[in-house]
Amino acid sequence: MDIFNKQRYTITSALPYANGPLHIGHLAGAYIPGDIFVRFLRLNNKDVVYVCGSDEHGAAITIKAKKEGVTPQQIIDKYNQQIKESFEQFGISFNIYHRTSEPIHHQLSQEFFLNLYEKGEFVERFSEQYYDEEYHQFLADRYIVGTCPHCGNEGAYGDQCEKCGTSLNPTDLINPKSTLSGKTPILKETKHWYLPLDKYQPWLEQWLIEGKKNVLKSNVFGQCQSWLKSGLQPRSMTRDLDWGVDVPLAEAEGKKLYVWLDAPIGYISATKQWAIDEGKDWGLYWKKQANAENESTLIHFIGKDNIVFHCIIFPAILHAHGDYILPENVPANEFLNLEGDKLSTSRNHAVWLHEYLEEFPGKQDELRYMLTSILPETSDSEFTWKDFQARVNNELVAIFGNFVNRVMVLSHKYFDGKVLMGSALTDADQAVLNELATFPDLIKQSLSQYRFREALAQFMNAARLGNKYLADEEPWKVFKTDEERVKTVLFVAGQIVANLAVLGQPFLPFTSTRIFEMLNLAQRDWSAAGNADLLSAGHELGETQLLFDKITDEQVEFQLNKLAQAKATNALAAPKAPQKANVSFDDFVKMDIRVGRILTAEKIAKTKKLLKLTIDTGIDKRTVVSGIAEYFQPEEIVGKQVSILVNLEPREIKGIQSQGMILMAEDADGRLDFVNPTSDISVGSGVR
Ligand code: B3M
Ligand code: ZN
Repeated sequence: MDIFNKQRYTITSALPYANGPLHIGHLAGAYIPGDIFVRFLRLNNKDVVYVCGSDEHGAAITIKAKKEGVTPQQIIDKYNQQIKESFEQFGISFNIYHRTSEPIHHQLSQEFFLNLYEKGEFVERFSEQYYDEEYHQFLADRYIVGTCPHCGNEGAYGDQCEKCGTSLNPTDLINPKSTLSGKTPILKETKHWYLPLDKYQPWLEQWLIEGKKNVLKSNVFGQCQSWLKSGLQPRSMTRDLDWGVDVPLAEAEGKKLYVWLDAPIGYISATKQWAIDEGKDWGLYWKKQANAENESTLIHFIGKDNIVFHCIIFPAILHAHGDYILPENVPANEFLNLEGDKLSTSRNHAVWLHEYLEEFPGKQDELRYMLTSILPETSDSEFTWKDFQARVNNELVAIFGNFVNRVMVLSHKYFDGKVLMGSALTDADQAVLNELATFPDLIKQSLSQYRFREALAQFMNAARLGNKYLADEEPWKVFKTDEERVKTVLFVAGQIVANLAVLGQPFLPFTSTRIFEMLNLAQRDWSAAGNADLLSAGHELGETQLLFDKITDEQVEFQLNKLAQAKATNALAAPKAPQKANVSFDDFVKMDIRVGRILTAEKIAKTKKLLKLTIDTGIDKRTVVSGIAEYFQPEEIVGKQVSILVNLEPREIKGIQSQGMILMAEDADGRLDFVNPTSDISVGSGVR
């Protein structure tokens, strides 16, 4: 299906938890792609509603409130306001930014629950759930941490392991601990209402696996496939919590709806509110229609940690309800990293949008450009400040901005800002205009496949075309001898500028608006793109404005320092493990630790963490398997001296006999480094 053939679209971007400010990872995950897509649809005069809002329920909110010592209401009010402003400032063009704490949302969520309840869709179960005896509270989802049974991550939550992405139930966790008291919880009986995902499995296999094999992006499809392969389990849609939407049943007093039941319904309630405000019919955007042609096309923009909820759980809910359309696509992005490390709110390793806006006022499009260039569309990607500087200076300033500026300045200098047609178009002019006409379709093609990076690159190619045209024609030289020719060159160049204003609208909306202003031209829709007559002869241009300026080395330094400071503060604040029980000197000297040297290192196939090392211990050369592959490349550690415990019982790991253990230092984030001599001491030396 050609995604742009439809008339009506319902586009959503994930509802951010109102428990903290937004950073660049949020923008790159769900909002920049959603906004580009929506702007493109609107430029093509489609009937679009783009909805979002704050997710104000769930343990994400209550845990934050507890941490800050305020009420959940204070938390959501504070962050909802801040988040909403950041989105506005960056031009994320929602039709409505709503809140799940609004009564209209509570009501619709309860209606959904009752609809499924009355149809007998839920399975009622008494089960033993974890309970914190000190806090007299059941422990849902994020209130409980433990070791992930799939990947061994020790910080997995009761509902999901963020390391491997697996969705979990609290009782799956190994060695569970309450996040309230830090103690091991007890099991206590409680009643809950489960969505029988196992029952919908055959339908999901049909709809998702067979139906969307060639529709979903491969990173999304792969995740769905592996969930279905491992077999879906019933999932509780209610929780023992005191914050959220009340379960609308008398016998469920004190229970709330599961946040992942109510949050996606937030897309619908937001649309409802928008329809009330605008005098529209919300059902057109969400409900099945008698004539399927009239149905809206639903697309969810999200980050990869939300795939299971948007591809499996929410569709199952919509399917069970029966009146609603299902998503056409869920173009989820992977994660964005920052300066070689995961973005992290708790470690303050982030570029916060509200801080960026203060430090780079008026440079929203620069960040939009940067993030679009590096969107983690198919795999994780990386933001660095050096790269930001390079892209702004070498691309936006040197190519795009420079081209537009030269056309404006020369037109004012030679012809008083008038667009004039001089001598007839040459073959070279015609070739450039022909090429210009190809860009709208190239961009559309890329966008239709959710390839935003590629679409932006096409846009920049159009700017390059203009830049090269001016460099080739050199109107500043020709003017002395052939004024008529210069009129034509600037006429052609002016058409390219006008096209850049049209084509740039989805990506760089603020810049496009300014170019339209400079050109003294009304904004034009996509049908204008590719045309060579956007500026007519005799048209008067407006004043020249500078579009972009350079990012300085000082600005980059400042940002890098800020990140380094956060890291230092964080290291000081990190909780240190308490001292272990004493050991005797005799016990200590039983350990034979020596200085060794790494002779060879290679990755062990099908593992993420393991390297196979050969170590010269001074007494022999032996094989050691070491879990350091995530931090060290084999080639960079060969030749390094290490400390090795040589008399550790040999162990078989992945079929390899490991004879000893390399000593490593590990910080609170799990980062590893070698414990090695600072000078080259002879191999085999004892360590005591
Ligand atoms: N608030 C989770 C998140 O921010 C969640 C998204 C809801 S989308 C319906 O990752
Ligand atoms: Zn895991």
